[in-house]
Amino acid sequence: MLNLEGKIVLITGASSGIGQACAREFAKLKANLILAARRVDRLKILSDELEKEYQIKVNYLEFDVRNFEDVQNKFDSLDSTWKNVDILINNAGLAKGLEKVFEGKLSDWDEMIDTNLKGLLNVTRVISPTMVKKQSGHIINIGSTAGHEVYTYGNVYSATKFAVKSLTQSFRLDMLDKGIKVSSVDPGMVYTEFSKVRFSGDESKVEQVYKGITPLSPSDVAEAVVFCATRPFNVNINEIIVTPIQQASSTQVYRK
Ligand code: NDP
Ligand code: 8X3
Repeated sequence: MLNLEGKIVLITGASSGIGQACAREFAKLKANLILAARRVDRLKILSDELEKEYQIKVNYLEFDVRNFEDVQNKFDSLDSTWKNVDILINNAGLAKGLEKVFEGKLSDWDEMIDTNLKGLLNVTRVISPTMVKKQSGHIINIGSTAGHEVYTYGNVYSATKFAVKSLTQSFRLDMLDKGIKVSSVDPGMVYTEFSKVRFSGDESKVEQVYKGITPLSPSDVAEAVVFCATRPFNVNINEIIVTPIQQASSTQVYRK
């Protein structure tokens, strides 16, 4: 098992859900963290908490992954030691709406494509050159079961996660001779703010999503991410698909 003490882990979408849980799990292993998201107030609170609890160094960056210049400028503002990122967790992402294609909202499509696909590319483009230079690093993308199998109304969200799957595979080719690992962790249903965002805060719709099931917790997913990150130097975990016991596929869910 690799020792992550003192390694630098940059996590996008660290203000909530899976990203926040990843921050906690990596903090337990004494890694130093760069937390990124738009809601910087949340990052500051988490950063203070983790520094105190685990005696690690935590930095945070406020950026919108959709804006390449914003990501680049905020990253450039870091001291040189912080730029030496060892592990990048591309987690920021969202679903917006649940409509058939003939009723879909163009602004929802743009937001999902720009965040889940172009955002992941933007961040990787900014962070990966340093990894290439030092010939080591690990990129872990958070995909989804929706990137393996479509479901009714999931059209554009699924398309972005199929794209994440293809980018994970492509990055692995790009990095093959660079000493850089590339993995993806692809969860099924996880209880986070995901559905609240998808349904713009409509709590009755959020309740329906998780009715009769025990979904994954964010830490269930973060533990899989940490498993990828702590394998010995010669081992690359290509892909982990993780679902609740009551979910067999994107469409097959057993509700009690
Ligand atoms: P949350 O809504 O709880 O967290 C999403 C995170 O992404 C937030 O921290 C948010 O931060 C960040 N984010 C969203 N848009 C942007 C943006 N434009 N720029 C920067 N940060 C952004 O959801 P989850 O934790 O569930 O989602 C994390 C990942 O997991 C996503 O990629 C999602 O697709 C994936 N996933 C989720 C599943 C689930 O059932 N929950 C299942 C499978 C995959 P802020 O708003 O502060 O910027
Ligand atoms: C999130 C899981 O089933 O809502 O990626 O698409 S699902």
